[in-house]
Amino acid sequence: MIKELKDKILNRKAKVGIIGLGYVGLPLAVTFAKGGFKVYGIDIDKDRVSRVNKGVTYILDVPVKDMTEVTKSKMMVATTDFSVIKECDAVIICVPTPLNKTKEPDVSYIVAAVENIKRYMKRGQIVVLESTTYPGTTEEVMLPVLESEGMKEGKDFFLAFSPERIDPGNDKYKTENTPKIIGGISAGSTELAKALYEQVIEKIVPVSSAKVAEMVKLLENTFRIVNIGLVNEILLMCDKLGIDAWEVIDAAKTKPYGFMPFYPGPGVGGHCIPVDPIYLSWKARGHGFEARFIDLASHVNSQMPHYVVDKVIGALNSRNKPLKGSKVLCIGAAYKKDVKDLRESPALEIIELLDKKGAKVSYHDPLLPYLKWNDINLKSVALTKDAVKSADCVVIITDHTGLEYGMIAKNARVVVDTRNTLKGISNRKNIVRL
Ligand code: SAJ
Repeated sequence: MIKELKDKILNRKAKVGIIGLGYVGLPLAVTFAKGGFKVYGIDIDKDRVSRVNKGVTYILDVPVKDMTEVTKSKMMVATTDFSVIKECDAVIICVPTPLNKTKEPDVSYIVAAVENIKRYMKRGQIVVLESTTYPGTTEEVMLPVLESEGMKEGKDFFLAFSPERIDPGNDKYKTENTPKIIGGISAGSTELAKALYEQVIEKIVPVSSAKVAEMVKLLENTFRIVNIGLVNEILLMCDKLGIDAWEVIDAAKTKPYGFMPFYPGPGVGGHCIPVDPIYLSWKARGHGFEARFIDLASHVNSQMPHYVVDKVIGALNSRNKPLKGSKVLCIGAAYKKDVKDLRESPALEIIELLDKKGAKVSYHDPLLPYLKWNDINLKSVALTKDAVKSADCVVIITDHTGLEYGMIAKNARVVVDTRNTLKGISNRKNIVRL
């Protein structure tokens, strides 16, 4: 069985099904299709499916030319029909793993995907989970479902975990040149998953189990949330001590070893960094272990939107302006620069806090024309000199590349800069840095 599937993979006859055509699944589907594999992209969103089949990309990191190439050649077709799984030799799951209302892991999308696979699976397939999740999900949640009809993992089908490593907006590291971790339930699964991915990805890193692979990803993202939390706390300390934290970080990063710069900000967005480590702390708690670094970092990071609003209030007060009734123009709403993704964006909380305190809030984001969130319903305004001049306070929340920051610094009555975007022009009295 292993040899049969491996041969299909090596001569690129293997058909690849990808469940979930989001910021992970679509680039992966295009990568496999460009690599010569027939790809079935499966998504529950009809609109997404029809856009893919028309060669329209909705992910900034997937260029139009790639989409056109793989859809024109029919190497990649998208569908809402899970029965195409019957045609596939490999099925890769790239669905969301959010938190539910009580801030606990919600693996319902994984369960739905694996139930659909069970309905249509055939002997000899390999199933790979890419969605970031707690250690044990592949073995404890997916394996029982796939074996429930009597097939045996490692003999009749194969199952592995391979975490996605996508950095939206990163021009240097794409799917194909980012090393890929692979961990199978059985050794045969690791071997087959390695054979599959190494057809289209330059470096494969096999590990001894699916659990290890799941934990690798969580260490990566926990490393980030804890270090971002640390540097946000350093900022708060420096504020009390009257020290410029940004200067401190720039100087510290001259250390050629043993230091990696992270930067303070308005909060931590995206649906990975603020979410994934909570999957780990939840699992650890279930085993009687309190992951205090994660919980503390999450707490510090969640305070940052409030800290930004306090800075806005301070900036207005020093100009004898109450926040209530003041016009505040927010620059950037996406969770980080040069992406058009609002998920968990701190900008949403900042705008909501300002609005609730009576400010007249507007925003400009070249990548996000509308903001609809809770009671917020705003349209992005043009970033003109008048818009800047007429605001009582401008807040730079997301430092998208290419905006007219010089014009803002020159014309704003006061600007709160949460990303040190104006560091080159910090000699002006109207600039307040976090
Ligand atoms: N942030 C800071 N200070 C920093 C770095 C980030 O405040 O020094 C904020 C960002 O503004 C953003 C959030 O944290 O709101 C997350 O930033 P991020 O750069 O980690 O971006 P993501 O979530 O899009 O992508 C990350 C990947 N990023 C990097 O490795 C640089 C990577 O960790 C994962 O591949 C990806 O999450 C994922 O899907 O898990």
